[in-house]
Amino acid sequence: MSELAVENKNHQAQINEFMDKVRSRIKNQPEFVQAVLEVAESVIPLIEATPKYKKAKILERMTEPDKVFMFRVSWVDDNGEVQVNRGFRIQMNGAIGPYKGGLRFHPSVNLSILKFLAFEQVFKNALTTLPMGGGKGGSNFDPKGKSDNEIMRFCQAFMSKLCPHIGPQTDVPAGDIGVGGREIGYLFGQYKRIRNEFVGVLTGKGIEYGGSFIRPEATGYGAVYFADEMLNRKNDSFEAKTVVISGSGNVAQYALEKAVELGGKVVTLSDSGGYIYDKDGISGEKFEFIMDLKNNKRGRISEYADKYGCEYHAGKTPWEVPCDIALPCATQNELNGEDAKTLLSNGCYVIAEGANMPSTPEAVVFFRESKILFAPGKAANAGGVAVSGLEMAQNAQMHPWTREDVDSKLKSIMKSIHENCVTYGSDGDYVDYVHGANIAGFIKVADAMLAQGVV
Ligand code: NDP
Ligand code: 2IT
Repeated sequence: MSELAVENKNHQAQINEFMDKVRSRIKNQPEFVQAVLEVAESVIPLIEATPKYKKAKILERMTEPDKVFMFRVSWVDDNGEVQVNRGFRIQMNGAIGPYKGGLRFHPSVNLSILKFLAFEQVFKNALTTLPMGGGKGGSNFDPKGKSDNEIMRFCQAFMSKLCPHIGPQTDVPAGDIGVGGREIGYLFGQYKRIRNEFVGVLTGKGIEYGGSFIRPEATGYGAVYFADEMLNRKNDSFEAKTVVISGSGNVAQYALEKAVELGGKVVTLSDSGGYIYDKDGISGEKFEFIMDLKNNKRGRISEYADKYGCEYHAGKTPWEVPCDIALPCATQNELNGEDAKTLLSNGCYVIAEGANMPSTPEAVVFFRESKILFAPGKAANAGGVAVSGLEMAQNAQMHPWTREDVDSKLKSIMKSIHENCVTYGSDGDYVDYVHGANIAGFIKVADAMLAQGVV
């Protein structure tokens, strides 16, 4: 049994007691409970050994959002019909900087999903080395099949309600599932119209109006930089490796591009309809096709299989495809315990989460017990919010940096996150990146909370 497993076993009673209290305060928030439990298992042994954290009830305070806003979003569709959606913003923890985190537009959005995302964001942002607190928001609005004008009207209605609660020193939203450059543009335009201020209140902006180079690429590139750091530590690399990626949106696209650039062969992509398996690898013109299909035409991944004649597996995830490296880049709980076993039995030994919490608890336990290279989302996908932080810095100083500048800063941030995980997660030669990321993120936020008193 590893030192960590022994510590958790010794502290099981405290972990259970803490989780019972969390559960008793909320109803039906399974994703939030899942995210909290993973962190609690890492940090409760530390808290028990550190009276100042225990006395100040740091973890109890971290698991209760600073503020939650919920609001109606009414808008009119192209047929003249009134539509009603629900909007949210969770301001989870502001101890180390303004609240920062994305907006998700997806029919599945609810309080549990946004609270888990906001909770993860607190630790992730702490790891970036930049001064950003954690937040998340969004709506159960479904962008699929909507016209450009409908997207604009929805974004304007959403921002009209969100506007009083955010600001460049208060809370700075960005993109997530269903929110990309187009949506950020409409949201920014509406904020400016209402407040009469041109400020860095959102990140992921277009390059013409205050956006940063490399922000679109940052999450996917960052996840691959992180996986590369893990491999390099083992004198290994992406060269000639077979890579399986899920999703085909922002994160998946740029993870693919960077993995190919580092010498990997990416053989799968997916969307909610199923996955494509291109044994020859997806790159060059095929990659351009994906970018156009997903970002301009907003089509389905099956159209790639129609065009290039490769395999398409409807209703399935790509984890059954043999690979060396897997990069889950679609959504939460998309990779379960069975998938984890299949991946490893087919030879996979590196997993870096581009998505937030894509692996179920059973899958995470299996990866950690198998001692493969496993990077949790809060470490591996932190490149996106890190470059958002760099966008805020450029906005504040009214001076944009070059592509090369931002990319090299992103690389060095991912390197430092990796080092931090190694510092706190080493168990002999094995690095438990889950534990390392949780402890490193926790200590930074906890110490800031202690310094600021009971607020
Ligand atoms: P996009 O909206 O650009 O793409 C999402 C992709 O995931 C699409 O291919 C989508 O397929 C698929 N997907 C979404 N929901 C489901 C579902 N329930 N089942 C199966 N497939 C699904 O989002 P991003 O690429 O930005 O985000 C992907 C993940 O990365 C999310 O977990 C997000 O939280 C995380 N992330 C994003 C960051 C960013 O900067 N954008 C930063 C850090 C993490 P379909 O089109 O069919 O719905
Ligand atoms: O999950 C995430 O880190 C994001 N969606 C990006 C957040 C941000 O503020 O850039």
